[in-house]
Amino acid sequence: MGKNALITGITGQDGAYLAEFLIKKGYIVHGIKRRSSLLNTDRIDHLYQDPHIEKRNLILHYGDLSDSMNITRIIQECRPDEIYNLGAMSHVKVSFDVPEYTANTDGIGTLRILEAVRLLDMKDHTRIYQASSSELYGLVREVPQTENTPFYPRSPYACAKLYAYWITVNYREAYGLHASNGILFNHESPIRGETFVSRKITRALSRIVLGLQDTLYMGNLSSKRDWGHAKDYIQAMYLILQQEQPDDYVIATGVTTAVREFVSKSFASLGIELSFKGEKEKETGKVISINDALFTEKAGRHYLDKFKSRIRTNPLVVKVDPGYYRPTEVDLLLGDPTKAREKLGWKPEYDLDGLINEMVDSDLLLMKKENYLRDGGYNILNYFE
Ligand code: NDP
Ligand code: GDR
Repeated sequence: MGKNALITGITGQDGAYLAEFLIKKGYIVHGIKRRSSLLNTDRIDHLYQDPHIEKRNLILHYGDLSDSMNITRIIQECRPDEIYNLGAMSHVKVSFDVPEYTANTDGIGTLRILEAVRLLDMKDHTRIYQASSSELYGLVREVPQTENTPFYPRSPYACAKLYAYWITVNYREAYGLHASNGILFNHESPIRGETFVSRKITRALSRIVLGLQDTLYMGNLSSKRDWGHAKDYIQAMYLILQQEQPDDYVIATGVTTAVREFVSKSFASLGIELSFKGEKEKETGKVISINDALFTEKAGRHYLDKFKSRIRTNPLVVKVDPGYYRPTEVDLLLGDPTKAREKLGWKPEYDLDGLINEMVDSDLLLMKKENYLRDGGYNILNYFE
């Protein structure tokens, strides 16, 4: 018989990719979704099955990581072989606005899962994956960061994840739970939340090229991240739980890139060359050349002349808005995935250019849809977050 998995955060980026991956492997996947006033299952709608079908491989339960009785009941009912705890208030900047909620969900939420497995006497049946984060390294103590690098969290999000990391280790050591941390560095995809920097850039670029937006307003352009593709990273989560012994692993590409360069590379993928000038909030990114052939191949000839004429009057497509700065920033993340490579046999398939190309292509398509709607007389809105 196939295995049972429970995914918290199944409606998020990683949860959606992981659910699809596990279903393909023959798992029955249970997922926790939150009640919301509008449907929030867009990312997994292609996996959704009518609840009236008898043998389903995707089953959703209403729940919330802040509700221990609910979490315990769901675990009791579906008796998962594997729990992937991906649910979290995952936006670092927003965690400064909702610190207590973040601590409750991202920190104590993890405790609720561990404690449920212990109380239900399921520790020999259920393996637990905890979604830990490179944000734990914060003000980094060494470069690159390994499993042994000391932590120095720099946000309420990272502080909550620090608790979750250590309580996972503690339950493993104290009670013998098969509980592991994946310390994942930033990973993105076409279904990344729209307010994380990568997706914000690829969406805005697509809108600028199609004439739906003039300027991309950014926060700190100098911070550096080790970016990978979510499709590669969810495979590491799975491999971590297939190990006989629970353990903690850094999952990263081993390459770090400045946010500014992510912007440049994204524009360059459509044949648009940018030049950055100025410092801090005075910094701007200006279009200095356009490769007509590449632009036409990617975006379509239809948009080229109009884009050129807009650029003639407003070539400054990137500006800084200090409103996006964080009270405390994480300046540099670079992971060393040696342990994951050697012990799990994990290696990412995507590089940054491959990731950016996929995201830009996907957002261009999405924004073209918006453009058709606008041309058809519909009102198109944008959220500048
Ligand atoms: P997303 O923000 O895309 O998804 C978060 C998920 O958690 C959503 O399904 C969300 O539900 C759910 N959620 C939020 N609050 C609660 C709650 N109180 N109870 C139950 N579920 C809740 O995150 P990602 O998919 O990008 O990340 C997955 C996990 O990995 C997170 O824990 C994140 O902190 C961590 N992580 C992510 C990294 C990355 O680069 N992506 C790197 C390292 C760690 P809803 O859809 O209703 O909002
Ligand atoms: P991060 O991701 O904070 O690393 O957390 P995010 O994409 O939000 O920021 C990355 C870097 O870009 C800088 N930045 C901006 N960020 C956003 N969101 N919006 C902007 O306009 C902007 N301008 C510059 C940020 O300051 C930062 O330095 C992500 C989340 O997925 C976490 O849940 C996860 O744990 C970590 O990655 C690893």
